[in-house]
Amino acid sequence: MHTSDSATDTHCPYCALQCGMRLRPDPGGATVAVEERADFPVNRGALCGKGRTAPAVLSSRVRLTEPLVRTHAGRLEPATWEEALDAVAGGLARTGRTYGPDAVGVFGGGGLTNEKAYALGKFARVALRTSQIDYNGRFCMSSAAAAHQRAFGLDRGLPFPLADIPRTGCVILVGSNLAETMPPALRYLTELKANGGTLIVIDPRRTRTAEQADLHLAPRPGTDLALALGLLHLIVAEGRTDEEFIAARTTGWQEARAAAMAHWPELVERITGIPVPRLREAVAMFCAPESAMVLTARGPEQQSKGTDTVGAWINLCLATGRAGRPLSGYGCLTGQGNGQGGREHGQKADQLPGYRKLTDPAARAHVAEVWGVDPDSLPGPGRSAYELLDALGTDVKALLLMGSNPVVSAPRAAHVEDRIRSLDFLAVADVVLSETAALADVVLPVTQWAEETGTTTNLEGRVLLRRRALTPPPGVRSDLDVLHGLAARLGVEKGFPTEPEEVFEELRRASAGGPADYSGITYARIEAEQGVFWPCPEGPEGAAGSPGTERLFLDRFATDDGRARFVPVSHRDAAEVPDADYPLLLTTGRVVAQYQSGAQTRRVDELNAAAPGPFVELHPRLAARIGAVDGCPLAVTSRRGRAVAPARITDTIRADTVFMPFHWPGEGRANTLTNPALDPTSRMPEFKVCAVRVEPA
Ligand SMILES: Nc1nc2c(c(=O)[nH]1)N[C@H]1C(S)=C(S)[C@@H](COP(=O)(O)OP(=O)(O)OC[C@H]3O[C@@H](n4cnc5c(=O)[nH]c(N)nc54)[C@H](O)[C@@H]3O)O[C@H]1N2
Ligand SMILES: Nc1nc2c(c(=O)[nH]1)N[C@H]1C(S)=C(S)[C@@H](COP(=O)(O)OP(=O)(O)OC[C@H]3O[C@@H](n4cnc5c(=O)[nH]c(N)nc54)[C@H](O)[C@@H]3O)O[C@H]1N2
Ligand code: SF4
Ligand SMILES: [Mo]
Repeated sequence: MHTSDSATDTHCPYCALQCGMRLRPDPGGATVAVEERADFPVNRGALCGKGRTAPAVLSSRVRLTEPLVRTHAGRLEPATWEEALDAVAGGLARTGRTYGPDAVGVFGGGGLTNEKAYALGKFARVALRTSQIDYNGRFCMSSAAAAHQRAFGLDRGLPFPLADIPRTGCVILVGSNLAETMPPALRYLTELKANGGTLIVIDPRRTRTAEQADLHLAPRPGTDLALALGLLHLIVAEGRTDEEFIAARTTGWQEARAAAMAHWPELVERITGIPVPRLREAVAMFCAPESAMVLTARGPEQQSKGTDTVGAWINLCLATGRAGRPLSGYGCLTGQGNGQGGREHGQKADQLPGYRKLTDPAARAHVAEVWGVDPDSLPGPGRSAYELLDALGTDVKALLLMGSNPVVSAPRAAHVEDRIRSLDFLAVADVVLSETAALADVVLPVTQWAEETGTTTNLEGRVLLRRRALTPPPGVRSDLDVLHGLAARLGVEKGFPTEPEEVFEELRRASAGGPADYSGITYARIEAEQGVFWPCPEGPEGAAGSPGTERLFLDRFATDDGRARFVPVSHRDAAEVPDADYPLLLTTGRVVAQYQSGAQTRRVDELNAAAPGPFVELHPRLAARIGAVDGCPLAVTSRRGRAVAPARITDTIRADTVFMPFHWPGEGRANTLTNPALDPTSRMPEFKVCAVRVEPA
């Protein structure tokens, strides 16, 4: 879809909304200007400040433009690509030879395109033969993914397009601050209300999103599971279940019902801090209309019981017949640009492309055939992201990192930083010198979004094409080039093409027949149709293939018997609860102007002006008790460490809770404090709740 004057239609490099945008080359040709692109249905031209300013990161002033190799003196010095790739291949191969293939780790990212995520997973299994690969999506949507699989037999963020939201009757938004994390999507909630629908927001803070709500419930962090169970208890007690739906389309209701009935409203009030009348109000609002949705984001998911918590919200939908029907259902708002596709094509520890299981012999045989290798040569499942980072320097002695900045974004970050420093060898591919890249032995400067082509899958399961709009500066290469060059040096000459479309064609075949089937999707179709929703199987020889699947589960769920599975869940405490030494709860999250570890957005002047640094949000009553005034430095201490950042006093937060955004390194790094307690199923760390002490520094 090149327009006549050579502007290019593409998508934003950042979050899972994957807003459409048009890039117009500047007269000099060195960079591009962002223009609205009203034809793309998801954002209809609207962009947030991050998307609008994304081209600033393309300029060589802030980015890496030559490979860096650490010298004997310990400094990172410019090197040629040959030297840098030789050094990386040498470092990885030496480690593998000395300690075995599993001593080499790979860490990927949910921001990588489908082609890169696919190639990275293949590189680990085929070129390195290591099982030790995982990615930052483990920190992001893994709990929702696990709960989706358990209940529905399939994991796609939203089972319906965003455009369905304004037409439902009620939306419960749990722990999502989308007014700041996906600003153009706020429109869907505004339209919902304009159409007479209601909005319930559940967040310990009265966020900009919560301000839009008809009902805002502010639970104590880490208590969403009790809250959902309490609502289900009331639904049963008030006779509001949909018995016909339960009988026809689900299994396991009796056990789930019994578990919910043990959560009396008064008990739930005590656990969550939400008065029973408010719980009743929520039930009435949710159950009154014909249709309703529950959408979760990181608030309830980033907990050591995130999978069960999401399961409890799914149970609520199933018990009221609000799933597998038009305009109803449970959905998870994914996070990173390719948060959805990045979790489907093999960079996960337990996964093969097409969302296949690495432990399934048929899946291994299918993918091994596409890859032209012996199925027995494929390693088994590896460790989850935090467990992998925690093993660095012990079992895992060399690491290749692509698309993450764990020194800032991992839980218990000071420990993770120590682990990274203790590696024998670290190679990082990045567009900027992130805090993690700064620790590397070799840094590989790669092309970025506007300079390369590739597909991403947005939060709706819509596969999109990002298109190259600009010639990259000399000196940088694509991630696909990097993997090609490394594989060749490791003795694997074939199978790592550098052309994205060639990789996608292979991905199509590898995913064919899997849960996330992309075989019917082509670059040409994506362009012609404003994206294609998976699953999208290819038709038999000569016949038309699937049109793509915009809405899931309307006829059957993706389980063997086609029924959704209730899972009985019960509330349990967070891994850490307040005590005399650490009497407060810390929760963490985002602000609108910074993205993730900030590696990219902290390099954009306009965004830094809007959000210059970390802060500690606290209630005026708490501030008065500890003697804090607005702007004074506060020391926040947990069992992991101490962080210092200025106080931001506001009555929009619970008085027993403080909030810190996690976008910054250094003294104000929120992740110095966070607890790496893991969810037993999803291995998601508990970013959203730990116990802390707060005092003026
Ligand atoms: N500006 C910006 N936008 C982004 C990103 C970014 O870094 N910056 N990152 C992208 C990515 S990868 C992701 S995953 C998404 C995340 O998108 P969101 O999930 O919307 O973002 P968060 O701020 O992490 O958390 C959302 C809310 O959860 C609340 N919360 C905290 N603890 C609890 C709890 O125990 N229960 C409940 N119910 N709520 C709680 C917080 O107060 C916060 O308002 O955003 C995407 N968009
Ligand atoms: N306390 C706390 N911590 C959190 C969270 C929280 O809510 N609270 N949220 C968690 C969540 S949901 C997430 S998703 C993680 C995210 O945290 P990170 O995994 O650190 O994500 P980013 O900061 O996006 O890091 C991406 C890195 O890859 C680089 N990069 C971007 N595109 C490419 C590319 O195409 N190729 C290569 N090679 N590099 C690229 C960027 O410059 C950047 O350095 O943080 C988690 N950490
Ligand atoms: S909402 Fe997300 S995809 Fe849209 S412009 Fe902002 S960061 Fe980019
Ligand atoms: Mo995320």
